[in-house]
Amino acid sequence: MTTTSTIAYIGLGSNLSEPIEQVKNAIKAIRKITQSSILSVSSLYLSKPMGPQDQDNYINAVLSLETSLSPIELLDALQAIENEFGRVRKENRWGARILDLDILLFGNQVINSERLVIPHYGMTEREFVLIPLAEISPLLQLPNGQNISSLSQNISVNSMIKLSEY
Ligand code: ROI
Repeated sequence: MTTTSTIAYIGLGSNLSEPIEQVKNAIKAIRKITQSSILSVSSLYLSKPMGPQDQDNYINAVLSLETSLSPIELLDALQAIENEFGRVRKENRWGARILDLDILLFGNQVINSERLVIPHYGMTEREFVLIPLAEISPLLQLPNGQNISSLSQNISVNSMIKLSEY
């Protein structure tokens, strides 16, 4: 039997109900995802909300995961964790959230389906994605060849505070 494994990058975000604990517990839950193992976890960062400002600051982090799941199977596993943590999917799109788990990259795959858009849209402009990605994987490239380090150096960082090595 051959199993091909892929390295996926996952973004984590929370700004409700003790967000540091939410993110740490989410990492524990991700460790239990079948056919997958975490390779590295970034520091936790405090960031100002992108979008409406009348919400609390976020805790953000990213991690890399080696997995033999398909992208949709990984999405199902992550959404099950979001639901377990009390995420209400109807929450307004740009509003506060208990836990957000996004597949940022899945190997070099480009996916545009109803449920999944990979690379995650907007990731190249989001400091709370690029800075932690560059921390754990400075040589990482997007499927189109763009370099994470140069993207992260070129954005204007206005709100990120590194809290702790995980
Ligand atoms: N802003 C920050 N700083 N971090 C997030 O994870 C985040 N997630 C979101 C929106 C509402 C766009 N803003 C965010 O979904």
